[in-house]
Amino acid sequence: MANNELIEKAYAIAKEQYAAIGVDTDAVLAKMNEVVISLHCWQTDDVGGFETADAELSGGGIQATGNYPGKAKSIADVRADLEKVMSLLPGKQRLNLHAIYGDFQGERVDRDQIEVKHYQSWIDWCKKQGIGMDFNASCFAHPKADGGFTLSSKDEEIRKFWVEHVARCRAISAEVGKQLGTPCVHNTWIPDGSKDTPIDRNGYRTILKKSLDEAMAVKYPKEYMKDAVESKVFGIGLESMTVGSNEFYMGYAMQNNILLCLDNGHFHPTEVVGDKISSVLQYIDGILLHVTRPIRWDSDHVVTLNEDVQLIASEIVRNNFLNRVNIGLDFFDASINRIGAYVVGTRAAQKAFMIAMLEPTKTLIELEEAGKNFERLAMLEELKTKPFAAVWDYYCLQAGVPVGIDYIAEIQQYEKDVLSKR
Ligand code: RNT
Ligand code: ZN
Repeated sequence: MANNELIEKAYAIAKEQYAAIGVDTDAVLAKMNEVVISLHCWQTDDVGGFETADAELSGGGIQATGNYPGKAKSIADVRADLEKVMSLLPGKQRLNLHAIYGDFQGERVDRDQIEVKHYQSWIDWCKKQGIGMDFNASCFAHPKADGGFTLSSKDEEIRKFWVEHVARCRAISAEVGKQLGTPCVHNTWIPDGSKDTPIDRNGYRTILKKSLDEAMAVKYPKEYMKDAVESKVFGIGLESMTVGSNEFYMGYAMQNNILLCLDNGHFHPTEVVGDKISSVLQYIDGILLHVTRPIRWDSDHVVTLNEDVQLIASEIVRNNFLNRVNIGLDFFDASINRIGAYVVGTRAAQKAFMIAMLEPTKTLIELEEAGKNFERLAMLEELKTKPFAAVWDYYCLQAGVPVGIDYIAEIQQYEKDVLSKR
């Protein structure tokens, strides 16, 4: 078990070291409260949802791999798991729910039939937890998505079905935000695309634009809900074209001033999302992030503290963009303890933000503007080995959550007591 006195001592020393370079660690601890991460419900059960008893992720080129025991089998399981996760995380979180996780009470409710009542118990749960809630249309894992096209389908019946689904999800989101008193971000991602070289790229994109216009025809107050659209470069089985490409949605978001969702697994491997933030925020009010870890492709590995995530966090903090950025996570690893996946991944994202805040940005900009590029490089290198961990540990201690590796034992215990019995 971590030794509190040691943690406090280490923090005091770290505080002095950071003060020497002009960084106020107490202010950083306070500012960390502004980093609110939306916990994606779908890591609990490998994106299955509860439309049917044995629902499984299929279609759309997203894949959860692995069959580690203990996956959530009911809404009660998901809630218990998320409560456990939140008890192991410092700071505040939100819930990010997919439509397929509705509380359908054994009834078969198709996606074009969902209503607020199917999500009321989730809203109530969030209220009880004192957290906000975000929402997502589920345009995959459905017979009407099997043809490879949903909102961009040339089959009018299929297209209308998905337009209705998204429209309903937006209405539900508005009600969520109204009841919880914090805007609900509604994200639209569709898998639509083509395995082999298509001819009518333009035709599908024209249809998608029309469908989005129809699904978003009803406008809701921004205090209740905000729309986001998420692009992708390719999906498994959809390698040659994605209808909702980056250019497509960037244009759509800018034209309609809605949020652009940037998922850092959805770009070519050498592109970095951190570099995109200050570009798109010149033109739109805000963005949604899907923080993830792509390994060779959009593999949705658990987030770790890597350079990719660090640049995202640094760009947000350096430019005071926290109030314009909604932070969501998007990973689903079925090969390890799923609670552990959440805690490691969320803590990694939080750490990236804290490291970003522990930077003497003003000094670095001064060096940059003076053309002192060796000095800038040296400072950046030195910052990497400053006693960040002492500040992080103290943050966890203050928040009353396990410090350092102590959460591992707690998760092992939960696995023994709860997960292994499922
Ligand atoms: C898929 C997108 C999308 C999904 C979730 C489940 O490639 O990233 O965000 O992962 O909506
Ligand atoms: Zn995503």
